[in-house]
Amino acid sequence: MPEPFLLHHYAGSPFAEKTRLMLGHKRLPWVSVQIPVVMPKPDVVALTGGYRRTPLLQRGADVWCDTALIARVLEAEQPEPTLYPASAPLAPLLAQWLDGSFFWTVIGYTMQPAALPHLFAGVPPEAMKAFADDRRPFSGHLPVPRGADAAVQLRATLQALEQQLGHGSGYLYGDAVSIADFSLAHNLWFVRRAGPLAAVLDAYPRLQAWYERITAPGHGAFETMRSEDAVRLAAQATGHLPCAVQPGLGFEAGQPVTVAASDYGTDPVHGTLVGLTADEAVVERIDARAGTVHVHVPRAGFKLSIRKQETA
Ligand SMILES: N[C@@H](CCC(=O)N[C@@H](CS)C(=O)NCC(=O)O)C(=O)O
Repeated sequence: MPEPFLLHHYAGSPFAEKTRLMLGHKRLPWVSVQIPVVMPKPDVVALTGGYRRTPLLQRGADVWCDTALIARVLEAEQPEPTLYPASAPLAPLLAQWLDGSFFWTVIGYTMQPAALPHLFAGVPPEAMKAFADDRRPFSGHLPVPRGADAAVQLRATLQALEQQLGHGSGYLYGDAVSIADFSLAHNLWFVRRAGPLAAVLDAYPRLQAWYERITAPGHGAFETMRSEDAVRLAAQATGHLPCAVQPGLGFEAGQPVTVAASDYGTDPVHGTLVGLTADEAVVERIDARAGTVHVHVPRAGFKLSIRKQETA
């Protein structure tokens, strides 16, 4: 039996909720590692070398960034029930849109004064300020719709999804669950936490019934671990998942590279290229605490570049 995956996350993160639901759907046991909501995140950065977005998946000294890639890793570990039914080839593309453009509409809609006491229940004012200060350089440059723009754009998408559910037998692509369902679920999960603003969902009964269905399996069985212990686990690992740089993709094994998300939270990860396919890049880096770590990022939405070596 392979070791269970470690999920580095915090309770209020929508993308962590997407992953928790996928783990529950696939009935994979997992280990919950709580990480901070804002920087500094020394244990996260020890593992990734810079990437600080939430969540991360870890097994030994392999670390996966971004839920689009994490979903593929969970699928490889436990193929049934699949997240990628052959009948829904466009599901990953819809998922990408729901995780990107739609997510930011949801953020624009929910981050309003009426919702904040609900989204941040029990959070003291100084922590609220720290959150705002942290997220400004992280994602403040994104064109997030606000106020009436956000509300009208949110409703237009909810209406289209409501109609889509009227054509199938329960899920976005008919009777088979797909990755698109999970990319929608975490967005609605966040809207549902927005106090009075959650009432926007009342007009969409099929979506509400769908939400109950997709979240019914819950998060599955998990244990907990402290993040410093997860770093120690990486340092003690004796190897990595095999990987290789496929030819014809513009890079060679052993090149010094930098990878970074291209949209927001673009903190770079420097290291040596050890794996590359059309779907993922794997960068090897040596960390004083975590040892030799393989950081996996998806190709979509990430920039991979050769790092110029400094000359003496
Ligand atoms: N495309 C990324 C998006 C991840 C993301 O934006 N996560 C948010 C939390 S839901 C985040 O990183 N916020 C800042 C932080 O946690 O430091 C994914 O699918 O994992």
